[in-house]
Amino acid sequence: MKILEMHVTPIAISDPPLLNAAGLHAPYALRTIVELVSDDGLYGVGEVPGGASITAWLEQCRSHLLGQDPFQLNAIAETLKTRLGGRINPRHLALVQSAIEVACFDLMGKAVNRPVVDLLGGKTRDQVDFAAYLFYKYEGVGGALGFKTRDNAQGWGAARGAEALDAKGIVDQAKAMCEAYGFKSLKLKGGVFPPEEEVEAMFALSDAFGPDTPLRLDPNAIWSLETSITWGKRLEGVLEYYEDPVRTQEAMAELAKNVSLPLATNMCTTSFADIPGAMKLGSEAIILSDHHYWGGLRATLDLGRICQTFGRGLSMHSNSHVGISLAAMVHVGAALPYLSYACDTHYPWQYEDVVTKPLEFIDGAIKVPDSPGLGVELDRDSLAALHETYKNCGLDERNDELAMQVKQPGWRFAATRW
Ligand code: GKR
Ligand code: MG
Repeated sequence: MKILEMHVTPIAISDPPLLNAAGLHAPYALRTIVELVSDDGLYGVGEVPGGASITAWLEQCRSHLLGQDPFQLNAIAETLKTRLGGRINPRHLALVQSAIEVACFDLMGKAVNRPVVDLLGGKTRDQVDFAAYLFYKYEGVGGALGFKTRDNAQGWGAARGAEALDAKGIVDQAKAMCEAYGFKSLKLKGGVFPPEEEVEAMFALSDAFGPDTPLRLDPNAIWSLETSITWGKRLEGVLEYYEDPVRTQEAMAELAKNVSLPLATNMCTTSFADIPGAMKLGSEAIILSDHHYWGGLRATLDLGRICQTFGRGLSMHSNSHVGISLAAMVHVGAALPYLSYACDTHYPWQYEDVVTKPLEFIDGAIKVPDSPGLGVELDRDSLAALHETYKNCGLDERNDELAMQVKQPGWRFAATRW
């Protein structure tokens, strides 16, 4: 089997005005879709966080991939590392490797008529649990509708557009999202309002959903160590885990000594190069893996083994994404022998996709598909339309600070705000 064609398509999907420590989600989120076509007429797809630079790096891979056998993942990874390694930064290299590896896995699965999970060692669970990902937000659904809510939206669709800027708004959002998707764990993206308001929202969620519902708060490292200790103590017994309240492994390690709460990260330990420091310092109890940033599905299994060896928990981080990433997360999540928590996903916030039949959440989980490859098919009309949106949307990289300045002129990101 040989790779005959490689197509790299940047897309822009409508994204609601969700708030975070870095600012605001722009009306569009960027993703890049990779399609590899083989000499036997099959195709495989991969998806990564998008934008002009990652798209350009992926374009540069084409000449190194054509003619390669998609089953030879080690050779492909080595070729890309050698050819791009000296020029590309490690973060971009991991994204490139991930997009191509996932597309190769999709191709391989289709070639041997088996789901990707079987190429990763087979299922250790039939379904992967996800958490409701709650955001403070302005009113609106993003995209061409900007800050306006879609007129005919009902149920979760209406809640997705509704403003949620206080504890009650967050509880309403959580109820609507859980009713639509059946999620059983809740994560609030914090770092937006003063800590007391966000902690109040966590208490409100705990009151509304009961003490047995796992809760997480993620201020994206915008709190000082002192603030994180003060509010962390208040949240003991309330949170399942406390996600990245402070920046750096050192600060997380110090925090861990002062609060009785498991700490989780997708910010201070984000690559294999960070693992020695994490283990030496004890910066977190749980690593939030992300196959896009850690270099692919096999790398995620490697990370799982490291977490298991060192007694760290493992879960999954996400960014705004479409159905290819969701499928990849489900396959690797089902293959991981040790996945201790419900995974993050932004997927409910999106209403556009490039796959014909996205995988479905039932009772907060997605069943790993049995069909060949990732189990999703490209919707070529949607892909073309979302590519047009990319060309016309005026964005070529994510910049939440700039998006926030549209709502609050002069707003600036601060590495530590409270
Ligand atoms: O979508 O606003 C967002 C999140 O803040 C995202 O960018 C983070 O990468 O979800 C992420 C996280 O857990 O830090
Ligand atoms: Mg996080």
